[in-house]
Amino acid sequence: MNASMNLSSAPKIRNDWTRSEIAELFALPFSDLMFQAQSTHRAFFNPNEVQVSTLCSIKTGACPEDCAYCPQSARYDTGLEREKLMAVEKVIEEAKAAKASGATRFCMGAAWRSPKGKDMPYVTSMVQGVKSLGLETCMTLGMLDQEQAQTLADAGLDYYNHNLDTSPEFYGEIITTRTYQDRLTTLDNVRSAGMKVCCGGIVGMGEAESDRAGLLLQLANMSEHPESVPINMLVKVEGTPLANQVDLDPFDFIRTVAVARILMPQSHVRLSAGREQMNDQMQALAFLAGANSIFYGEKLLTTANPETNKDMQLFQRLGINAEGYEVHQDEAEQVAAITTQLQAAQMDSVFYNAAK
Ligand code: SAM
Ligand code: DTB
Ligand code: SF4
Repeated sequence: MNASMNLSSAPKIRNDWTRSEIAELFALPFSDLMFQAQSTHRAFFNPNEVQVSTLCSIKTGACPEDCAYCPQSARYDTGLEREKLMAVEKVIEEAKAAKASGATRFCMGAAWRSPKGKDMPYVTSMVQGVKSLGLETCMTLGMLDQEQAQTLADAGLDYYNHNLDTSPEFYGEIITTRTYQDRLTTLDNVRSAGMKVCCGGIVGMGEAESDRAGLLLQLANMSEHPESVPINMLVKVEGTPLANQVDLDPFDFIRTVAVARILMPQSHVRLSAGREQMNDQMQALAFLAGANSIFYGEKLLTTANPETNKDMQLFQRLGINAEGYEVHQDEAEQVAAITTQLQAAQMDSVFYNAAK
């Protein structure tokens, strides 16, 4: 929170949302929903700041789970090469590079059902090493029991990401190898170990609007809202069961972000996977709907994310600053120069196309 928030009109933090209240929000005319989301956003956050996290896949591919969206499941032939757990030093090198490029949080993901005992010393060393660089740390390693959660918390892990992915009703269409309750139990273990929770889902998997509402109902009625709520747009990967899923109407994606913002006013809502497939205008609408966090860096875990130059340019064009990151004068000048060059190139191509 900061000077620009307005506490006198701040909405209450609630954990007793009803299905029909959420359905009513989804049914609002787009402009009315955006106005409410933006008003809520401004009561708690500086609307011109976006938190920046960088992802690193510390263990890629060959996952035993069957999540229908996931390129890393061993059950689907997606052409992905499996990799062993990365060396701790290599992870720390990547974290240094992420910090240098402006990220304030480093998120380490592993394609595991859950971590094995032999993995824990490595992942705890990663947490300690990354934290010592002055970065916030986040991990997503699959299911955790209480002891594993406590070990990670004791190592200094700030956030644990574990998504509910969709509504309890639609969940069985997407994953059969772990239950919704398994996910809730991991989230409880993370919370009781004292870590911050990063929990959200994926849209565009063929779910109904009531399923997007059902996911948000679960998140918003947790006894404490997740501090971070990633809203992923399905990245359709060849070889997965969802490769040919029809596109979600972009406005329905924006509506989901806006309703998440209204239900969980103090959480960072992350415009997560799928930005590479979105144009600048759609991303700007997502920020206007209350998204205030992104993954930054040219790769998510295994799929593409926008180039960092392109993101810097977008931030510059929208007047957005990276939360908690001070841009030095020479860097600001560099960004401005890149922006001018890219804009000139775009104008050239507009004129070229118009002249053809
Ligand atoms: N294996 C761990 C687990 O699932 O708990 C952690 C890594 S997993 C890749 C983290 C999250 O990435 C998933 O819960 C899902 O929400 C998201 N994800 C995976 N593949 C995706 C895709 N193709 N499109 C959008 N989001 C995706
Ligand atoms: C989350 O909600 N999205 C991130 C992160 N948490 C780990 C992962 C997105 C993965 C997209 C597909 C891929 O790159 O493999
Ligand atoms: Fe495995 Fe996680 Fe992918 Fe599911 S989402 S297949 S658990 S890596």
